[in-house]
Amino acid sequence: MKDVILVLGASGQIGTELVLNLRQTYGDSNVIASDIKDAHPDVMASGPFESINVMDGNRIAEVVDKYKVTQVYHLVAMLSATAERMPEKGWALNMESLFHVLNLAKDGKIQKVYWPSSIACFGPNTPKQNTPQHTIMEPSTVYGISKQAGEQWCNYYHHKYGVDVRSIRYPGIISWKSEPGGGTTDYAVEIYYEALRKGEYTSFLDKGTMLPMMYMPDAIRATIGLMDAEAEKVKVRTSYNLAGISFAPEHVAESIQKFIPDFKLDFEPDFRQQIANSWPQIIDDTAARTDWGWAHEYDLDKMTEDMLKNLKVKLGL
Ligand code: AKB
Repeated sequence: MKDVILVLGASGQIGTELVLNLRQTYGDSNVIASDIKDAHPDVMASGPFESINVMDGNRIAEVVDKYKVTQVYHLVAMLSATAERMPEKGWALNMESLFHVLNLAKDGKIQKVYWPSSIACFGPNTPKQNTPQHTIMEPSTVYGISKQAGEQWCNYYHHKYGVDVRSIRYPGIISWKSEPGGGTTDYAVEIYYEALRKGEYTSFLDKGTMLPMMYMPDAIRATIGLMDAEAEKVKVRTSYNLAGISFAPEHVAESIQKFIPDFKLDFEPDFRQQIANSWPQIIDDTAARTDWGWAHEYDLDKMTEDMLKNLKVKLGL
């Protein structure tokens, strides 16, 4: 059967690049982008786009039926910082939309589901160094609670109904093409924009706040790599730990200074500091590496060089 892919959340940070990447492999017309708002011009111009509010399960089903969709990448979520401001809305969006997609798979309307979890599924009692795949979780944010619950539902639907659902616990994702929104790790993107625009940045996370991070090309390769893996290799059906690089704001500043020597970094921590303090610092992703061959490519300096090069062009500098 031909693969037809629906990406929910195609206007978001990951969705934008995932759609463009999937279209190269599966063909433009076989990857349907969707979101509640229009996507990046490159996404809108290169293939089909459908307006979908993921809270409306019937609308998702209608689009699945219209294009004979076989796989859904469900990327819509309210991230950690925003969900702390709107806990009930965050919970409803993150959970109800997941059920819509899992139920389509349970009813045999689609064959494969991708749903992202996050390092936010861990909490203050989780070991912070080399955080194991299986460990204490106890998340302390609404976003984290929704990710942990979502992981358990994915696992349940897999074992109970045979749903082929796959998931990764994303670290903070850094990218230049599309910006993140509402996350605790967003500083690691903003810092590059401000380095080029103003030569300085004030970080909302404090010095020494080490968090797991990853450059977008690695995140996209991991996502598609997991979805392309043979089903029997995908042994974890909650969500896979995934590691790239771990750094604190001052480490990014040092890396930027290799290219912009006068760059200055200040710190003004806000409510997001508490969220960051509850998350791991370095993730152990042995299971992903062993089960389906994951390996990251970008270190901090390689990422910085690529970010600055692409952002300069994007910002017309
Ligand atoms: C956030 O900061 O909320 C996200 C995440 C780590 O899932 N980037």
